[in-house]
Amino acid sequence: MKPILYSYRRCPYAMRARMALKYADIDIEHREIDLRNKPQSMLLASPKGTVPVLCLDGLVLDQSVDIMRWAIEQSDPDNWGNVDEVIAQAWIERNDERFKLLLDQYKYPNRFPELNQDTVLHEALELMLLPMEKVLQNSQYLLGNKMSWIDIAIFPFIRQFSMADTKRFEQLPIPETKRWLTQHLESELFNAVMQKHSVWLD
Ligand SMILES: N[C@@H](CCC(=O)N[C@@H](CS)C(=O)NCC(=O)O)C(=O)O
Repeated sequence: MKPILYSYRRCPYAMRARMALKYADIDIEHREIDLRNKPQSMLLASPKGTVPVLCLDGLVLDQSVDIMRWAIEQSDPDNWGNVDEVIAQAWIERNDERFKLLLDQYKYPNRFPELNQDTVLHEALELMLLPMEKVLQNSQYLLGNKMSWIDIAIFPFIRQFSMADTKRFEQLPIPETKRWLTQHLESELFNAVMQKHSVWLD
C-alpha cells in the first residue's frame, strides 16, 4: 500500500511535510481535505483532526515534524538530517509554539481585538525574524551553509508571515531573511508541492 497523506494545500505544517516527502522521493497517495468537512477515514486514523496525517502500513504519523523525520529516515540525498539535534529542536519549538501564535495574531487581527498590531509585529521580530536574520548574515541557511530540514520546516511559516502584509514585510530590515525566503519560494521543490488537488471524498 502506498503511504496516504491527508493534506491541506495552504497549511504550513502540511507544506513542510509535503516538501520532506517529495525530497525523499516517496510516492504517496495525496488526499486533499476540506478543513470544514474532514473525511471520516482521516479522523479514524487520527481523531485530533489536524493535517498533515501520514498513514503507513500499521503506523499513523500525525505530527508534521514526525513526518519530516520519517521521510528523511527513508532517504536523505542531500544530508538534510545531519544537524545538531538540540539546536534543531530549539528552532522547531520557537517556531511551532511561540511564533505560530504571533503569526495567527498578526494574520487575523480581528480575532484578537485586544492586541496592538505594532506590538505583535515587534514581538515576532524579536522572537523569530531578527534572530533568523542574525544567523543568516553569517551562513546561507539556518544551521550552516547547507540546507537542512530545519530550513524547510520553518520556511512555510515565514512565507505566511510575509504574505499577511507584503508591504510591511518589504519594509522590515531583514535582507538576508528575505533572500532565504525568496530562494525557497522559487525552489522547484516548493513549487512542486503547491500544485492543486481536488478535494478527496471517502
Ligand atoms: N502540531 C501539528 C499542527 C497541525 C495543524 O495545526 N494543522 C492545522 C492546519 S494549518 C489544522 O489541521 N487545523 C485543524 C482545523 O483547522 O480544523 C503538526 O505539526 O502537524
